[in-house]
Amino acid sequence: MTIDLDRPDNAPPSSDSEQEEKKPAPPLLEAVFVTGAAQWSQLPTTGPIELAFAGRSNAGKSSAINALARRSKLAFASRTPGRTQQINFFQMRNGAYVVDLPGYGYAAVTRKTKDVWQDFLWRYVTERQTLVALVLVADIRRGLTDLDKPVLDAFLRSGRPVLILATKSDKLNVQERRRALAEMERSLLEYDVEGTASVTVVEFSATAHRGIEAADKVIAEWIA
Ligand SMILES: Nc1nc2c(ncn2[C@@H]2O[C@H](COP(=O)(O)OP(=O)(O)OP(=O)(O)O)[C@@H](O)[C@H]2O)c(=O)[nH]1
Ligand SMILES: [Mg+2]
Repeated sequence: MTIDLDRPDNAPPSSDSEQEEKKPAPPLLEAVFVTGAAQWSQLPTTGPIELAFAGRSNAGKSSAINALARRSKLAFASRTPGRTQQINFFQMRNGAYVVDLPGYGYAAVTRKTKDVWQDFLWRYVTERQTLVALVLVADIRRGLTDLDKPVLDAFLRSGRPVLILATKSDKLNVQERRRALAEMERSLLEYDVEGTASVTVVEFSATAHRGIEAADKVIAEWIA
């Protein structure tokens, strides 16, 4: 397994205007909503490859999708946790799907609803054949939690790549961000996964527009 930490703070400033002109368009630019699924039978038939945004409830998945699409309301983001209540499919320019998953760990639903729902999510993440890569959105202040770890573990063991967006980094100062990223890196080293799986960590903020181009680059490579 390879671990790649991309810290925007350490990146050299890009001021070369010629380089700016050659930048490819962001992969999620012009993405459009296709359909939503609340149960397995409603999932679109497998065809195009998919990449999914997973993470705890309220972590910032829908906001990250909006930021990467350079749109304010493509995916529905909200202050109310548990807002995304179905698996939403968007289609990128090149035909691949971006999938906005409901968060896990949302406390205010009954145990039974939670179990049924978590089973659906788990099945989607582990069994969906066209799912080629995962974006794991984690609040940088909480790091990788016990709810994220099984998803990350299952995914990496299957040999598929993961991009971790350490989001809401606007809530921390530089020093706190460094500490949080170092801690995240330490917990990633616990994964003793052999083979080709790779995990990239990007310090991210949807509100402060941080880490967006670094995330674009990883996603563009996945769908190339
Ligand atoms: N400060 C800050 N707030 C953010 C950021 N990203 C998301 N938020 C806020 O966090 C809350 C949840 O954002 P969502 O994008 O709806 O989170 P989600 O993971 O899609 O939530 P569920 O669909 O309910 O699981 C909203 O109030 C957002 O405005 C960020 O980078 N910085
Ligand atoms: Mg959401």
